[in-house]
This record gives sequence, structure tokens and C-alpha cells, in this order.
Amino acid sequence: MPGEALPRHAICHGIANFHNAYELVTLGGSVYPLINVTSANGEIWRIANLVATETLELSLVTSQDRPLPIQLIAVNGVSVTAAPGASPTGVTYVNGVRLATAPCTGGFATQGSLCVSLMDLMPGTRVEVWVTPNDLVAGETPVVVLRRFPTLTGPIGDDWPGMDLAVVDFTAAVAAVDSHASVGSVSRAASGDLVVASLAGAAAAPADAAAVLSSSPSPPLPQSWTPGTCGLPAGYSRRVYVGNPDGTQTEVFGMAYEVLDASGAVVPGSEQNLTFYAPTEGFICALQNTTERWAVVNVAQEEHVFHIHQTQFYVQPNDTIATGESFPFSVMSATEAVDSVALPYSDGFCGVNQIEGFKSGACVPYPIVIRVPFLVQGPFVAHCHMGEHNDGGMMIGVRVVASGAPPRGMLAGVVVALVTGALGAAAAGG
Ligand SMILES: [Cu+2]
Repeated sequence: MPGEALPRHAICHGIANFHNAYELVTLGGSVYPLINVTSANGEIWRIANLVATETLELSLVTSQDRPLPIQLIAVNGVSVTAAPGASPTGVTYVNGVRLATAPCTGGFATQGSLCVSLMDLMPGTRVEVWVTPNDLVAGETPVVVLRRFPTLTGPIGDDWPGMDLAVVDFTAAVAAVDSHASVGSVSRAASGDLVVASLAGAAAAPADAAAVLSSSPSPPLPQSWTPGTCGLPAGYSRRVYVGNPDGTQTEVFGMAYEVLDASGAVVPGSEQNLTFYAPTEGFICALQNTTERWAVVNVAQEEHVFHIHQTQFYVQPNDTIATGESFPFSVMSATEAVDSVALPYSDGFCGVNQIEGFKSGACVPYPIVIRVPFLVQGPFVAHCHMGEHNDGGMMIGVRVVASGAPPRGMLAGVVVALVTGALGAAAAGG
């Protein structure tokens, strides 16, 4: 069959449910490359999941099928430091990325180091990691593989096959360590500290958003909220949904939002149903130089990954927006900005109308509360970062305006209507 002869290094051949296509995931443009690590200090890698639709659960796996701990330096450009007392093993979310943590040994065990044995990278996610052969144990060869494990993104989610993406050969690195006994954990720890410090400096940029916000004149907030209002009254928030407009049609996607008052009650008239993206309808209108609180609610039985343009945002692990909703997993920081966050899938089927089902208790989603600073005027979008989903309608317009004036989208809507009218007239005339 076509593709049969292609090099493939799967540990599992997956399910041929994608038009019987053969799947290849390349690394740096190569299929199953050999990576020689020659430095005694190992290497620092940036791994970005640029596959539009697939989630990659990655590990380095030794010759004895054991995950090799690797040090996590940064997630989505934000440096990572283990919290004091953080459990050395377990599953955690760090800046929106699900990880299995592992004890840091072999020279990694500097203060604040965080090591992982598995990283769940959804589309658009990137990490910086530090790899060395130090944690190999007796009986393991210095040759390991970068493995993508079989991934299931939820009861109705996608089922991606496992495969080995690269061979990583540490033979020369081990030899370099052996021939330079002084190059041990001390120098590695020192360089690691430098790297982390450097990245922490770079990640300080999001703090500028807060500085800009605090120094810029804020427009007066609206006193009440009705559809069409730009901005939110003080204490109000939004609940932003991702899911399927028809719960039985799992390949059609949509978003919606509603406004909650200061007590967490839904503002009457603000409710929307999940709908396929429409550029000029149902968009969120925010005021420039303000920050909004959103609870992002995934009402589907499938993971999604929330992403917004023009601004980064802050995940709030302990913020419940007055309704008992809170991020159920630990994160390392609520003060560093991220540009995307994974959304756990709902427990249970929410129903054909997933929002109604959520409100009636038919299912239990895991909302993620975020703070979103709006610094830049203009129209942009928020969407799921899985290509199949945002192309399939899981996207919502966001307009940021300087005051409560009607957003440009109103005008765009008029233009579209006029063009449509003109075409209709031409068609009628033709
Ligand atoms: Cu999605």
C-alpha cells in the first residue's frame, strides 16, 4: 500500500481512522533523526508542537523502557521553578501544560529545579528542557528514544498513535563526562541556574502589561450590562464556553459567552448558545486598558486548548468567580503570563445542549479562571489551538475599544450586509 515503505517507528500503529492515512511526525523536518549529544553538560532543547491538530505526549525513554527524567526550564516562554515542597512525583499542570513530574537527580537537584518524565504538548505549545544522560541507571545504554506515547484526548476525543520520533545518543556526552571528571554536577548546576535566571528575565516582560494598565487612563466602566455593552461593570466577569453546538455532533465546534454579575449570577439576556464562529456576531467587546476575569469552560468530553490573540493572560488557580469553579490542578505560578492553556474535558455527557446540561448538573466540567489584560485596540479572536477545532468553528471574536463607542464590528456587519445585498441584487439582476 502507498506509504507502507515509509520509515515508521511506531510502538503502536494507532487506529486507521483518518482516511486510512499513514502518519508521520517529523522532528526538525526529519523523520526519525539521530541526535548525537556530545557535551558533558548535555543540551538544552526547545520543543514546539507545530502539528496543527495533534497532541503529543512526549518522553525520553531508555533502553529499559524507563522514562528518563529531564529538567523543565520553561513552558510557553515562561520560566519554571518548582514550588517549595512540590511533590517530586505526580501529575501537575504548569502554565497550562500537563506534566508527569519526576525526582530530579544526577546533578539536577538544584533548588527550584523541576524534572518531568512526560509532557503533554497540545498544538502550539512549546517547552525548553535540559537533557543529559546523568539519570541513566545501571543496565541502561546511553542511547534513548524520544517517544510520543499513544494519546487519547477524551472519551469523544482523538486517538493518536504512539511512535518514536528520534534516537538520542548520549555516548559522546558520557565519554566527555568520564574524561573530564571535574565537569560534574557542580558546573552543570551552575549553567542551569544561569539559564533559568536568563529566561526568568525574559519572562518578566508580561509584567509590563500590568505597568501599562496601571499607568494608562482607564475608560469608565459601564454601570450595567446589556447585549452590545463594551467592557464589564466592576466585579462582573464572563463565562466563556468551548464545546459542540450539537452535543451529538462531535466534529462540529463552537464557542459562546455569557456575563456574570458581581455575585456570580448570569446577567439575563447575556446567554448565548454554542455557535460556529461568525466574525461579526456574538463577539466579546472589551475596553482598552482594562482587565477582565473569565471562566473558560470546556463542556465537551474532549480536551481543548484555549488561546487568544493580541494579549497573554494569567491563569488563576484559586479564583472561583463566585460560583465554586476553580482550576482543579496545581500550577506553579498565577502571575506569569501565558498565551494558551489546556482545558480538561468534562466528566459526563453534558447533553445535546451542552451549556444547558452543564447548568443542570448533567456533567462536571473543569473551568479555568483567567485574567485577560486588554492593551491593544482592534478586532481579534480567541479560539481552540487545535487546527481541526478552530477551523471547525471553535473561535469567537474579541473587539477591544477605547470607550463604550460601538465597535468596528458593527460597521463590518453593515459592510457585509451591503456587499451581500449588492451580490443579491446582481444575482437578481443577472
Ligand atoms: Cu479544541
